[in-house]
Amino acid sequence: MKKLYGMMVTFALTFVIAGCVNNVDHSVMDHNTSKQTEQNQEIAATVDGKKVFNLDVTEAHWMFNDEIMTDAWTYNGTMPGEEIRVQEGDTVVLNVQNLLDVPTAIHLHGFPVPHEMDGVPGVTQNAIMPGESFTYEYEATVPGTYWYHSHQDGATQVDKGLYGVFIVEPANQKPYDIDEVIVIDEHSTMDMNMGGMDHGNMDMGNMNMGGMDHGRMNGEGGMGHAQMMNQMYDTMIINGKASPQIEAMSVTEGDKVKLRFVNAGLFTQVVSIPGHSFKITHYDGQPVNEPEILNDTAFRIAPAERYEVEFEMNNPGAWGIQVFAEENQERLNTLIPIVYDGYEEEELQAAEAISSFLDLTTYGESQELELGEITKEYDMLLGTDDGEMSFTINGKQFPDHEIYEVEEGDVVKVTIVNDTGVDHPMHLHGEFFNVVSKNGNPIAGSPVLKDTLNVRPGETYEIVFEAKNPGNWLFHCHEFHHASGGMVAEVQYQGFEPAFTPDPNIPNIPE
Ligand SMILES: [Cu+2]
Repeated sequence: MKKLYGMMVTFALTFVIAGCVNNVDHSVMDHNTSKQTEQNQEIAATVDGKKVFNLDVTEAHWMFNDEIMTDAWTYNGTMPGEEIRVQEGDTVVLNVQNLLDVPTAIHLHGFPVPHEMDGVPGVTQNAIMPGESFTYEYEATVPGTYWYHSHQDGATQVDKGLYGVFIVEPANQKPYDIDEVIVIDEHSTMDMNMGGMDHGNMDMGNMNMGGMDHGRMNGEGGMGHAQMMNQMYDTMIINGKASPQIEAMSVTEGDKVKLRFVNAGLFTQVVSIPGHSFKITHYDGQPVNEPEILNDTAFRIAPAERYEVEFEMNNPGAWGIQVFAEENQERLNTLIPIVYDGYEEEELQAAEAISSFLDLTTYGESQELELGEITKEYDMLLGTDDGEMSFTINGKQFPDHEIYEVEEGDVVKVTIVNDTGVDHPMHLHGEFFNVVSKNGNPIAGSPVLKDTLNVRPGETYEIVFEAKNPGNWLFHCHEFHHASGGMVAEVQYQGFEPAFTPDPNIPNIPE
């Protein structure tokens, strides 16, 4: 059966079931009620020396601004979910209770967890069924900015709000006057409330297309994936809010600021910081070696990537950090206000036209890597057979997917080539990887250690990782529709046996 990603089927179904999409149970929590406040106060506790967080997965009415509301799926009633901030060396416990009427699971993105804590239904655990709970426990050994999100039917669940930020502060954390997270997402006001339906595995041939022209759906001269995305998503969301309710940062001249940008959405975004020079100190939570000061330079942040930025507030005014989707600039484009004491938010200054983009291959100072001798080499060809309606890795589609076999101790090189017309932010679970070359040119700047690498159309990258965390680890595109459209591979350690048995009665949807 040909797999279609959820977005397209959702779009098509609009015409079929428009009459029944409002039958959602609205007996849910409003995020403004005092009940919610009480609950949030119970989130963090220290028990037997462990930092314990309780995350209830609930439906909630969510106001992006005064006009745009959605029936969101949330952690503890908020979007993004509660920020989890711990210190290096902490033991972290997440008690997850599923109060939705569909199964779910939590993946801690980028953080190297033991296999049974990776939160991938059908690969590392059975999905958490409605009414049930699961406890995740991690050792916070590697400082950085990470995020947590559902890995069950991500195209639906993360899109509906199941994401939050996870920060491990280093033991020697520098002091900042402001240390804030900026989570970027986007929303479609064509909200279909299709929660729980398995869009990913529908056979288009069985569907009543409600008069829609099939020719437009096959990507040949019609509406391909990118166009459909641009039609649907029309609202930028920053920290759960849309303009004009995006929260302003109030600053004082001289403040030292650290901003942690996280892309929890589906579009590659461009970020442009006006009026101030800045440094990019971390990629995906991992330090950049000797980062230079940047002026008038924008950076791209693809789905699931994180960038940490530092600067000093030395240019009083009311500024707007611009964030926009390059491919959909007209509709997905917003400003995050930074307002100095004595200035008003009303007139924000944005950056002038963008003159240059951050280049990961030359930024920062180079440093010798001790990678060891390569013991396994693999290819990862990112493709599409049908004009970007579904996606492949080496011609294969999940669940009949490419398996990369490794043994503990292997040094594995993977050559990734994007033979499609759209970005693919490729995420490896379980290990960080070093990016060693781009389009045949070795990395000339700081080492680039990442968990998610955006491979743009026509690009080739070589990455190297050391196999030191036994398990079966997904290696997939983090544009969830591409993943549900087949773009998932897996790294498997020879002889590894997962600690759980897949339950055939549980609908595990890992992609
Ligand atoms: Cu992709």
